[in-house]
Amino acid sequence: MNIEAALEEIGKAPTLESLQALKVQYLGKNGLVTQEMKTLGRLSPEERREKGRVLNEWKAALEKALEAREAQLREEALQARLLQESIDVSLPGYAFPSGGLHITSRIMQELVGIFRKQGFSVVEGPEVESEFFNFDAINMPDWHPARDMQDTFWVEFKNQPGFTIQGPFGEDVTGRGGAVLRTHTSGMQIRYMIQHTPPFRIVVPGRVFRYEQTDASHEAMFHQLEGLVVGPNITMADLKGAISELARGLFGEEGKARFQPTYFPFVEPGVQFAMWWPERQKWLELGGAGMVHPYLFKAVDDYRERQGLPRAYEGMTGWAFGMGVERLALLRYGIPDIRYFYQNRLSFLRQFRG
Ligand code: YSA
Repeated sequence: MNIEAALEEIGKAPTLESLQALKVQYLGKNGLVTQEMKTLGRLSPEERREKGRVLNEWKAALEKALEAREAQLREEALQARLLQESIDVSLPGYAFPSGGLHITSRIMQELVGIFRKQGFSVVEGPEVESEFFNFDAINMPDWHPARDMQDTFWVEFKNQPGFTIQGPFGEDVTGRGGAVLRTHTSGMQIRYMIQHTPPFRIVVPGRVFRYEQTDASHEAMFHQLEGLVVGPNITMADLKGAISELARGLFGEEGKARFQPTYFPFVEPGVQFAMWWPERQKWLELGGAGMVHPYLFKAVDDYRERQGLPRAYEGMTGWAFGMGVERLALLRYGIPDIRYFYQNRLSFLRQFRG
C-alpha cells in the first residue's frame, strides 16, 4: 500500500460520500491497513515491532487526513448554501398586518383629549349599576314618566350569589332597588360627587345599554361621554363656553354650538345641544346638558351624611352634559348606519383604522 498516494487521494476526495468510501477502503473492517495489521502475527518480533510502528503511523496519518478533508468539505458546503440563500436586502419587505384602534375608541380619545386640555379629570364607573344611581338619585324615581325615555335591561343575580354592586366607598348597594345595565353615564355624577368635594371638573367616558329596537341610528349598546363641573359660581355661560370649545376642537375654528331648551329630570334648566358641521353646512344634534338640578346635590349630601361625611354641596352650582359618541362618528364621517360599528366587519373597520 502506498501511503503517500492514499493521503493524496483523501485530500482530493470531491464529496463527503467519496470520503466515507475511502475511510472504509483504508480503515474499515476489511480495509487495507486492517489487512496489513492481520499479517503482523506471522512476522518475527523484530519485524513485527517495526511494521507495527509504521502501520500505526499510517493509521494516525490517514485518520488525520480524513478528518481534515471532512471539515474542509463541510465548510465548502456551508459556504455554497450561504451563497445560494443570500438575502437581497434591497428588495421591498412584506408588510405585517397590524391592528388599530376601533373608530369608537378613536373618537372617544379625541373627545377626552379636548377636555383634558381644559383641565378635566377622566373617571369611569360600573356598567352594571344599581337602580338607585342610574335613576333614583338623579331625580328619576320609579313612578317618573321620564323613565320611559330609556328602555332598560334589568339584571338578576340568580346564578351569581356572590355578586354585589358596590357604592362609592365599597359599600354594598345591591339592595337599593334593582340592578340595571346602566342606560347612561349620568349615574357617575352621583358616585363622583359623593366621594369628592367641589370644585372639580370631570368627564366620564363609557359604554351604556338600552333595550332598543335597533335601527340606523339606534344600537342596544353604545357609548356616551358625560361631563360634570361643580363649584361655587358655575353658570350656564360656563356650559356654553365649554361646549363651544368642544365644537371648535372637533370642527376647527368654524365650529360652533347651538342650544335649545328641553327636559331632563336631572337638570334645571335643561338643553339639548347641536354643533355646526362646516363641511356639510348643517347642525348635528349631539346630546343633552343643563344646570345640575338641586335634587342631585341634596341626594348626594344625604348619602354623604349617612356615611358620616360632612355635607359639601350647599351653595354649589354646576353643569353637566351627556353625548352619544357613535352619533358623533356617524355624522362626522357620513356613516349611514350605526349597526356597522359592532358587526366586526373588517371592510368597514379598516376605513377608520388609526
Ligand atoms: C343630559 C343632561 C345632563 O345633565 C347629563 C346628561 C344628559 C344626557 C342623558 N343622560 C341622556 O342619556 N340623554 S339621551 O337619552 O338623549 O342620550 C344622549 C345621547 O346618547 C343622544 O343624544 C344620542 O346621541 C345618544 N343615544 C341615545 N340613545 C342611543 C344613542 N346612540 C345610539 N343608540 C342609541 N340607542
